[in-house]
Amino acid sequence: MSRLLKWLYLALVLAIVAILQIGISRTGKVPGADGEAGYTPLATKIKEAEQGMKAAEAQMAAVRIDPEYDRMAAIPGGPFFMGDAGGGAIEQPERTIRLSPYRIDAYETTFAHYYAFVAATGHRKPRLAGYLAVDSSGLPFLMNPFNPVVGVSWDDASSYCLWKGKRLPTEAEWERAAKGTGRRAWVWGDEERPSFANLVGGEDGFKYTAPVGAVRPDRSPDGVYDMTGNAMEWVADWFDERAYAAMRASDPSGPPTGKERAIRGASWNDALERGRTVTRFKMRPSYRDVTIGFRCAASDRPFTKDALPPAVIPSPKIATSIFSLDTALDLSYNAAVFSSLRRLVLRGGFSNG
Ligand SMILES: [Ca+2]
Repeated sequence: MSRLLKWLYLALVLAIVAILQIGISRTGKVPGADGEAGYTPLATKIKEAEQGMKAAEAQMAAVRIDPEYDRMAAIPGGPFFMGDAGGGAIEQPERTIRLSPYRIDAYETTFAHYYAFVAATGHRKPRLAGYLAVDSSGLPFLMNPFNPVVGVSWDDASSYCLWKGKRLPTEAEWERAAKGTGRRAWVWGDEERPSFANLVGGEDGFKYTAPVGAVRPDRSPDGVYDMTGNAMEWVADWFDERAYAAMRASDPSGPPTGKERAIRGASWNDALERGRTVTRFKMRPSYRDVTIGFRCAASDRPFTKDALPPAVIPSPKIATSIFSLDTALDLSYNAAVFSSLRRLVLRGGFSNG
């Protein structure tokens, strides 16, 4: 290439960059000190969205909940394959896990259910406004009384289940209810069918969440709906990447402690790959999002204090160490050292029956 050609090429590139810059600065909405037209602060947007939600909330109190939405699927006791030998690292190893008989909600908990709980107990409402994934005009669609409730924390979900005389399902119970006793990538089998669940994209006909059970093919072998998509679901367990290797072989209830709770299934905002029967996700228990909901489970045995696994109670000294280490983990970029220290403290300080 001659020197002239090189200079011409450089000039062309600079010209394109300059044109793009000018274009962006002319069309971009950067708020000025006096507030440019068309710019609405986030706080105002949230306020507007919350006002728009009032009508949807009024609807909740008026609806009658069909008993079908409270139906639970009975899962017989016995072994099943937990994990996936060919899956990701946190989905391995595949193990044979045995569960006692239990029941699990055939549908995700709906807004109508949750608002009945709010009305009866004064519990806080779901947090919905102000998320990037949903604009204000989408909130009334999200808040259909029979769509899954979202915008609830792990504690909110757990409180609701206890109020209903139920509890959150364990990771093992959730996975068994999704895949049955065989091996299958999705609740319907191994074929990649994006239209078979309410996931991201328009194939299923829903932009946000759908009424629970509306996408009929998203049905597990035991008749449990929306285990692939619609809302992601909080489950009871603390999350640990190595939980599948460490858990006990019968009725496992997860690690004794942790920082994050496990979440199962994909949402209306996820791709099909995220909705596999073994897909595991985690989130801080206090987190609330428009993609995360839940369903409840119950044991066939009467739910008494004595039936619970032995309590895991740290000594005050250990609890203080864990608290300090958690604080350090929050602050530190190099968390590996604190994580291994934390494990050491836990190994010495906790008993798990
Ligand atoms: Ca779901």
